[in-house]
Amino acid sequence: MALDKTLVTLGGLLAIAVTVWFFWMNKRVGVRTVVNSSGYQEVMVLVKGGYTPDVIVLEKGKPVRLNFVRAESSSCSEMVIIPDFKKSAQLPEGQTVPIEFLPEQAGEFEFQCQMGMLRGKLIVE
Ligand SMILES: [Cu+2]
Repeated sequence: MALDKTLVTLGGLLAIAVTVWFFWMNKRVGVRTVVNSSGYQEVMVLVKGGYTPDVIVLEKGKPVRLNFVRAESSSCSEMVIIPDFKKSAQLPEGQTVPIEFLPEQAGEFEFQCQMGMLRGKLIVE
């Protein structure tokens, strides 16, 4: 009886640990881009109830191309804005919309919908 309870408690703690790791550690790390043949750091961002991935790690000094694909008709996500790079774009449903810029400084920069409800982060290293 006592052993059963201990096992259940340990199982519960393990499940919490895994959940914390998955949602917190994973998020902090973010997604790294792949440098394509023309030297761009390119990444696809799915726009559907949010941005996936929502944390993107970039290398300083190399041009970036974020390809936004909006897979919903909710008006909330019809525009994406990257204020620090003075970029914005309309995102017609189902189309791939590239946004290009050059990250010249390290730091963390946000991108968001026009209302600031959907948010993502660019980490330049
Ligand atoms: Cu919005």
